Amino acid sequence: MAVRLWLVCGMALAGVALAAMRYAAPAPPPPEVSTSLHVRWEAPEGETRSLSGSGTLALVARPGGALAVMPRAEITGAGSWVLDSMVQRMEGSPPAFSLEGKKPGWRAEAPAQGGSYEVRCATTAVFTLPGTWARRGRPHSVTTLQRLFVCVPISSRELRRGFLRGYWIGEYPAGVPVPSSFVAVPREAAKAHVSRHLRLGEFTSPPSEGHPDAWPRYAPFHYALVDKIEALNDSLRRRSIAARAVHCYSGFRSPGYNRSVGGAPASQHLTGLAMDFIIDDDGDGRMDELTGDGVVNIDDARLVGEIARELDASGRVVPGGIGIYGLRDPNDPRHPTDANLHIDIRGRSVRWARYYPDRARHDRWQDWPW
Ligand SMILES: [Ca+2]
Ligand SMILES: [Ca+2]
Repeated sequence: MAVRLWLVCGMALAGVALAAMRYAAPAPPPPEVSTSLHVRWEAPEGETRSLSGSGTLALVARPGGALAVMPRAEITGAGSWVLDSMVQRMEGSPPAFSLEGKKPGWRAEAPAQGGSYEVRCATTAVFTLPGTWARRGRPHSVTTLQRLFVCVPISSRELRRGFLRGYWIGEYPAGVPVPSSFVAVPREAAKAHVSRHLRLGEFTSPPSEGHPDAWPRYAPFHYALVDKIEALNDSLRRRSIAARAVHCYSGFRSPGYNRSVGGAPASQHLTGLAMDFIIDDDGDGRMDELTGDGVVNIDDARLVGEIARELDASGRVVPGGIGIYGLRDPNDPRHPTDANLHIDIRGRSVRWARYYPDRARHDRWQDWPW
């Protein structure tokens, strides 16, 4: 009897010790949760658009237009952890712009008032470890946050003596139409994706001379230009050019900034219809060598310009200007020449090629055969 009692006590102690050991054993690495948002909304022209991504996203919506947000969460590297529950919360800013949770996503109307509104989506996933009761008692939670900026265009009727909500746009020269609306771009929304490759900040103007670098910036915004640049990206990928994406460096130019960089007085950049870009996969800030001759010059821009021409002719995008530029850079003997491009959506096809023998002298250029 005593032996049996000792045996039971021993087994119980061993069980407790084993459980304690397992409890004390280091937990496996925590699971990872990656979230993404899928957004569908009514754009200013009335068309329905959609965008997906795992980073910060931005969209330009018609005032009062329908908006649907579908957060998604993917569990990677969970190991032996088991998903117990998942909670997704959406919060709008200002609070008046809150999204109602309705399966399979959140639906709302974009605010009627022009401005930029931030929506935060927090996803919390709670995991447990199967096994002992002790393990089950130590859940592990992972919260990820994703941001969405809903931009409702602001009517240019709010422009007062060149200022829009305190931000200096400048006076439009005679004969240049003032854009009908502007989009507010807060600093934290500048890097938000508006499409697969493009970020909202790429469409803003640098500050004019004599005016502070204030945020939010305000810029006209056209999805037709976004679509054209994305279509050009697709065309480049389909061709033998090994380019990941075009690198945009000059979109909207405020009248003041356009003057300071010597832009054409009636430039398409003033109305936000144009974009200057290079192909820069190696990230050195200069046009890449694309033609295989080892030299970066106007011929590399011409190669991309030809693809843009074919795209215009296809009827899939709004046609416009295609400009190719060759630049000689006297300051850098390692890169004696350089190149860049311009595209716009003015509605009719026009093209030009210019060569600048001296980069510093924008008034000295010559037409180039194209
Ligand atoms: Ca480069
Ligand atoms: Ca070349």
